[in-house]
Amino acid sequence: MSTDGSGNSLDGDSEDRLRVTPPKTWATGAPAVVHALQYALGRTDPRRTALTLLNINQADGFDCPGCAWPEPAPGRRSRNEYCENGAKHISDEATSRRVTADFFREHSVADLARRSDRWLNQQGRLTAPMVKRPGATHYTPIGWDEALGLLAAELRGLDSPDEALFYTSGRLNNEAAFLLQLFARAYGTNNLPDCSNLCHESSGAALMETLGIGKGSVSLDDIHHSDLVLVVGQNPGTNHPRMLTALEETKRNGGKVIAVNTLPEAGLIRFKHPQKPRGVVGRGTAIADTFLQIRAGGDLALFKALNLLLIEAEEARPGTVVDRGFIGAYSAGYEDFARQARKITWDDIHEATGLSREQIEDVADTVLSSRSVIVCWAMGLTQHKHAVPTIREVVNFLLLRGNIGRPGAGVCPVRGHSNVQGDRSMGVWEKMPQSFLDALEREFGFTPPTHHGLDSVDGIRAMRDGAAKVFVGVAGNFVRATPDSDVTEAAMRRCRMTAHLSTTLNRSHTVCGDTALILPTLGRSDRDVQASGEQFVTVEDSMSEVHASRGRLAPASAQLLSEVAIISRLARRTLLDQPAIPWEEFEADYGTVRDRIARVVPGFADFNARVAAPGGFTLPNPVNQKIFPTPSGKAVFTCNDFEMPEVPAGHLLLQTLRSHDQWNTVPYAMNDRYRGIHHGRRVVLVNPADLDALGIADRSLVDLVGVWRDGTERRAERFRTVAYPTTRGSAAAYYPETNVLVPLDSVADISNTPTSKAVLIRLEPVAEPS
Ligand SMILES: Nc1nc2c(c(=O)[nH]1)N[C@H]1C(S)=C(S)[C@@H](COP(=O)(O)OP(=O)(O)OC[C@H]3O[C@@H](n4cnc5c(=O)[nH]c(N)nc54)[C@H](O)[C@@H]3O)O[C@H]1N2
Ligand SMILES: Nc1nc2c(c(=O)[nH]1)N[C@H]1C(S)=C(S)[C@@H](COP(=O)(O)OP(=O)(O)OC[C@H]3O[C@@H](n4cnc5c(=O)[nH]c(N)nc54)[C@H](O)[C@@H]3O)O[C@H]1N2
Ligand SMILES: [Mo]
Repeated sequence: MSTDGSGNSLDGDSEDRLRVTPPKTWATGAPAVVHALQYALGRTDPRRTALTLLNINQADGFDCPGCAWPEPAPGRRSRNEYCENGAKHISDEATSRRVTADFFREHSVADLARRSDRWLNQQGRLTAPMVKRPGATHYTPIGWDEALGLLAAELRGLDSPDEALFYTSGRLNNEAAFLLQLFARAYGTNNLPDCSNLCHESSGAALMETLGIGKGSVSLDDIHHSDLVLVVGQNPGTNHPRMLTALEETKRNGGKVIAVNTLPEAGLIRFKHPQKPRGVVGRGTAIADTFLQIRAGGDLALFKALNLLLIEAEEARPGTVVDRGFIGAYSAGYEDFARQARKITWDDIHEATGLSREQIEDVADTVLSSRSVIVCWAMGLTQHKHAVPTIREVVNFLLLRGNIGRPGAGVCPVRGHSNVQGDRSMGVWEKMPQSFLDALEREFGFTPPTHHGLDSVDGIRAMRDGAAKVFVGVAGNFVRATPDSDVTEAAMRRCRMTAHLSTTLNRSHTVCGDTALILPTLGRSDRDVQASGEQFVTVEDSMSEVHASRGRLAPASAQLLSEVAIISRLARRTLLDQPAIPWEEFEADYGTVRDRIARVVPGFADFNARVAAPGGFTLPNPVNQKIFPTPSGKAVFTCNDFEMPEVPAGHLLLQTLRSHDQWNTVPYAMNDRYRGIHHGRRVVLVNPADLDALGIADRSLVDLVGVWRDGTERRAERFRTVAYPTTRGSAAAYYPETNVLVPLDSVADISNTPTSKAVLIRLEPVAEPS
């Protein structure tokens, strides 16, 4: 049995001041701007606030380190091209608060480990490299040379390079990501776990198999001009607010939007544009024409049902529904798929989705009257056991009517971190294809290892079992992002060395190997000057647009190094027998890194010249020329067996999700405004009828007890129930507090992504404090 180790005890975060108001029915608008400015001004002074906010997402400014939603073309950008959450996010980086050596003298590692995620983050920017030596209770200052020397010595001393793990989060820019994977492979391992493993890996796996490329195929323009956009398992009002601007345009152009979600999320209902007069004073735009409130994990059945209806409509009116021309010329597997599609029963569909046949037939009718269809999705699809088959079924749905590779149509996995897609393009993946490894070999003259590396879940298992001994985290917060918190923390503590390149303090710094290093780095908004002058970095957004990002702010401390510099210096100290890679040149001039990227990574030819254009360039997506780089050269229809989560009586299926006031593992405040939750995060949202059936009152104190097939139980203590209009049987609570409940072995088939949206729990009442 386990509990959430994040403490929450010393700083008042656990105080039960919870207030609940009815969920909101619209998102953004004027209050969002007020909230953003309040937060920004609380973190830094007005001048720095203005400098920061005016440079976000401008062609000559820096990329918002928030989400990966693309910006409109430079001429069409708003002067304020950011959202409330991006603004909060960037103010967090631009904060005037500093974590100094004195701070670490005052707070032992044990003390820090008792603090909440929010408190740790609020201490401000890290300013100097720190070390926790074996047996020590505190971090103490260390010089860069000694710090990187210690890490290099540890890496050189391992029996095998595969005993090291190099984790990254999608915060990392392209140049640093390319150098990180180059370093890891030249050192001898493909152990490059990343946050994608926890995020859109299921999308990548499904799209790679069916379309031959693991990325989305649509542009902003496609969204604007689509007849129908389905938004499935995604909460754009909170997590991709600028997407609402795009959906508003879809609506204004006469397109329709259908939302499929377990929760009636505010942003899906109505949107008020914060930067347009009609958004500030008007009623805003209704977003979803139809809202399907589906059971958790029911989307595979929903798309199978839609596909069945389309096939039946084709039989009734041959030649009018299914795009025979497209299917014949560009796809394989249609006959098998169509045969299997008929096997599902409406009883099963109803059981899995909770939706009526009429509701689904209505959607099918809308699909039939739409010439172009896009499906957007995020974690509500990817973090389920059957996530990959679900997304493959989405592809079947689009292929059926030729909705791939033409304007206004296609697949749109909406990425999370601002450069998570770019990191993959750069080779941060534990199983890059041989063609990429060959290109590295040609360019740098060493032979990269060919056996696959460890992903995030397998990396934890390796540390737990003593097979991995050095953990290097480049951005991110590994112990809070990953499942089974207690298992993961124990695994990290077994390491000989843990090292983190970070901008701000987080819990991963408090879960130390024998030796632990904090290596503080420049953020996206900081000015980056190297030997050859001022540098910029590049990123790739969710729609494959690559552009420059130039920091403008004075760095938080003179001691900060850029990620490129830290990785280059570490590589020089580690790879003593490989002098051929010019790490010093890379550090001095990032343009020389881009020259190498241009020769190694497909689509990046002439990188330096093309990225100099305002707004950058778009990577080619062969799918849009109806070229499918699968083994058969065709888009592939797949047969996906019906599957749904099993929930025994007395249990609920818990999804772990984001509040409006957090960025992944970092809560900024204790509120979730759109859902009406204020001053508290330890809440579990449950359908009132489920509460009744369980005999548990609204606002009761309960433990969430995770139940796993091997009989083990996991416990997250002291949550308040909140009666909420979620689908029956599906509860919701915030991550990362609930990660303790997600068993390490509970992963999606094929992608190995933790099933963060499907955790079997029961509620155990706890005596109220008297
Ligand atoms: N402000 C802010 N922005 C962010 C982030 C952040 O933390 N804060 N994180 C970034 C990252 S890394 C990512 S990956 C994205 C995440 O973006 P989202 O995927 O939108 O994030 P989640 O909060 O996990 O929300 C999942 C959504 O899926 C729904 N859902 C859950 N289960 C199911 C299901 O079985 N079926 C259906 N149809 N729906 C379901 C939930 O109700 C919820 O609306 O956001 C990015 N942007
Ligand atoms: N239960 C549950 N677990 C989940 C999810 C879920 O929905 N439910 N979602 C998963 C998803 S989609 C994702 S993407 C992961 C997120 O996992 P991560 O990406 O690992 O987590 P973040 O919270 O985004 O990382 C925040 C930290 O990044 C560091 N940082 C910020 N900016 C920079 C920078 O510019 N450079 C460097 N070097 N460091 C920086 C800061 O120190 C900060 O503390 O979590 C996953 N975990
Ligand atoms: Mo993510």
